[in-house]
Amino acid sequence: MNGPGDDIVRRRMNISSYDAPRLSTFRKAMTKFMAITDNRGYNHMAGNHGVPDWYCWHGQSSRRFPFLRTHAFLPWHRAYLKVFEDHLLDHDSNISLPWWDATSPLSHREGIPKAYKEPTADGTQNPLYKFHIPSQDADTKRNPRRPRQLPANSSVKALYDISDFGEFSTALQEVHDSVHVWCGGSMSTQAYSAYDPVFWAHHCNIDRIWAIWQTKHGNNLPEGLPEMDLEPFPYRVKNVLKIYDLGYEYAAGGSEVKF
Ligand SMILES: [Cu+2]
Repeated sequence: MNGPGDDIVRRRMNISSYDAPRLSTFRKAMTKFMAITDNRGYNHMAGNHGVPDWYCWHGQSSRRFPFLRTHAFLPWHRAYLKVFEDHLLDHDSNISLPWWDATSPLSHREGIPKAYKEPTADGTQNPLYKFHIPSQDADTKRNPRRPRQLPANSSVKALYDISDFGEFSTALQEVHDSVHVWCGGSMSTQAYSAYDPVFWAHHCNIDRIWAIWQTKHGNNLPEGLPEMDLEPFPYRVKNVLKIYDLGYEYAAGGSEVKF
């Protein structure tokens, strides 16, 4: 977790605001990350979610934490993104995870961001277009619906009026689910969604929405939740509540929400 650049706060940006050099730098790092076959590589990280590790609870209940687990959706994915980003940074310490706002006017015109849709880029395979899953010997697949069928921006704006964390988390998860379903293919399954490169941009946006919500409503979490381990990551819920402490922040401007 320690490396050069840890003393700076990394700024995550909207993928649609990336200029050509920034996009090309991000793609190069992703290509290298995807080539790593040990537990520091993309394939291993993607495998934490569904096949083969199944750590993501995605709202399912368990005997030990029937209530709390459903509330770990946001903190678990925040830890997941953070560890993923740390491993990605091994390949270029000047980058950060981009987010995809599926509710933006642009997304309602073009659907999946152009940066993720082009099969080739810079004269080579575009690492954001698909990933070859070694255990399946198959590429990730998408089957997106019409851009206009993505969730409306108003569905996200309404979330900022919810003051209860659990209610907010459940409502945000529903908006999040609808984007997974909209993408179709690998993204629509818990087993394989994290192998699709667009998963990380989608989840980055979900994390951003939570961060914006936190600035308004703080961290009034259900009892017991702050102490919960976010396995397999080296964090408890209480360790991921402040994104600034995790070393990143979200650029403004991609957000259409103003307070
Ligand atoms: Cu998800």
